[in-house]
Amino acid sequence: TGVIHLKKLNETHADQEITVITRIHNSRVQSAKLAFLMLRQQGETIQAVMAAAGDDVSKQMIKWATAIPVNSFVRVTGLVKKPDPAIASASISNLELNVKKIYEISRAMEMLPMQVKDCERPPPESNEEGQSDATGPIVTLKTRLDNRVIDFQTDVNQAIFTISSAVEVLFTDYMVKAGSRKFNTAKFVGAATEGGAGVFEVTNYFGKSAYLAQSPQFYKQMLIAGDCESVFEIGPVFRAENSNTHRHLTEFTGLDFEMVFTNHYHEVLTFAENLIVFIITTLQKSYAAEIATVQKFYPRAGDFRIKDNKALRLNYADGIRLLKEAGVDTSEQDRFETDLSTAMEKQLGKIIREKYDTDFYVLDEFPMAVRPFYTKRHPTDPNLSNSYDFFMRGEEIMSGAQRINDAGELEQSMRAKGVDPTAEGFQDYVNAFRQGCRPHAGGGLGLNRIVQFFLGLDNVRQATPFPRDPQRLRP
Ligand code: ATP
Ligand code: AMO
Repeated sequence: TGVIHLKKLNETHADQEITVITRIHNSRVQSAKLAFLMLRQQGETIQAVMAAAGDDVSKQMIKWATAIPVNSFVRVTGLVKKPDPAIASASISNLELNVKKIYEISRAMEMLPMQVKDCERPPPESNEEGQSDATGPIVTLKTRLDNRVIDFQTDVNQAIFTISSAVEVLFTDYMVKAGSRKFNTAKFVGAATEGGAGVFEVTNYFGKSAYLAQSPQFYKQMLIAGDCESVFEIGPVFRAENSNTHRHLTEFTGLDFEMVFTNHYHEVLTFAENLIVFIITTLQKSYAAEIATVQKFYPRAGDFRIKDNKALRLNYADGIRLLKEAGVDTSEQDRFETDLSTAMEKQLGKIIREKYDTDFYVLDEFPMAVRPFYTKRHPTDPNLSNSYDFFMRGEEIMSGAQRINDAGELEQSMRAKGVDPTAEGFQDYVNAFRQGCRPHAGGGLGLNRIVQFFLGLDNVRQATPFPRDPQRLRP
């Protein structure tokens, strides 16, 4: 009777004696002689039946076992049975466990701040505490995040983070197969890479000030200048943006890549398209069970549409035109100085889904005015740049561009954006381009957003194990 994982249990175990180590999800006393325990392991559940009939189980044992607090860990040995269909259904392909022995391994508190079962439905839209209905308390996202260790135990959260892990692994696989190398670059840095206001300062760096990296942007490019040719990184990204939205965090996981190209930055754009298509289609193929589990709460999880398994490629100007045709006021954007607002992005996502039947698309050739200083200008239209954003369901998941690879041109671009290239912290970056650097391009994806928008989750925090935002530093 070896210990078996609930996720591995199947019909071939019928009539065998097995042992499982699980939590008690709930227990129900039918009579002094009969009780049912729902056992749970990593989101999987099975019903355990305790019947005081033979020699194994006594009435005292039933009394004792059903008094064990919910969520406690138990070690249970029993006989796997196909149950009488008249009895309550268990979730593992109609198997149940006839208990012979049960030991308590680790006891849960009697009064937990919330129960896992209370998190087995989507959080309400409002953050108003204390609501309930016939099914029980309605637990807000805030309370769930405050008690994340309990919240994590639901099958939906187990599935979300299986998928999140898979995205990192698939990204890594694809990059390595393409001959790229993985790096971990410094997170204590001397300068803001993506704009001054959004950077966290570390004031006690041995008598100096340092910053938390806003992206590995400079290092990706310096490695290219160091003949690395293709690099990638998966690491933390810090943004001091006081953005309290459904998709902004102050710390998120960046999937960054950078590579040289031979003729045109569209080689890298195509690479990024293929990379993301690979991730999405592999998730749809190999993680269908997890997607179906998430779909119980978030109906859109299973309907991510990727037409012909490729990205729809449009220019930024096409996006503006589509919005205009739909009657959206784009007068601010028409001067090519203001980016699309979140609302416009979402609306464009709707238009594109209706018109082109896809949830995955790219906008290329963004206005130079809305892109960071390291972005390469368009060769013929000075208002534009060789840069692109990727969208899933109308929300940005990736930004990227061809980069300036000439020190003089970079200094000029920095000055034009109000950045002093001679400031400490920028010098090493600019100097990297003084000894020659091949033309290159890259991009940065937000892991949390990919998971959020692929699965159609309402909030990026649901795709983040321990989210950080302007209001939240715990748990
Ligand atoms: P990036 O990754 O380039 O920063 P992003 O998706 O994080 O992109 P921003 O570039 O910061 O978003 O902004 C994109 C859009 O999101 C902007 O048009 C901006 O209006 C909107 N946005 C940013 N912060 C907020 C906020 N706090 N509330 C509402 N909308 C916001
Ligand atoms: P950008 O600033 O657009 O680009 O960031 C890249 C991607 O990171 C995600 N993201 C966020 N996710 C959660 N919370 C946030 N506050 C947040 N901000 C951004 C988004 C976004 O597309 N250096 C460039 C990338 C490059 O050009 O290579 C950069 O950082 O998914």
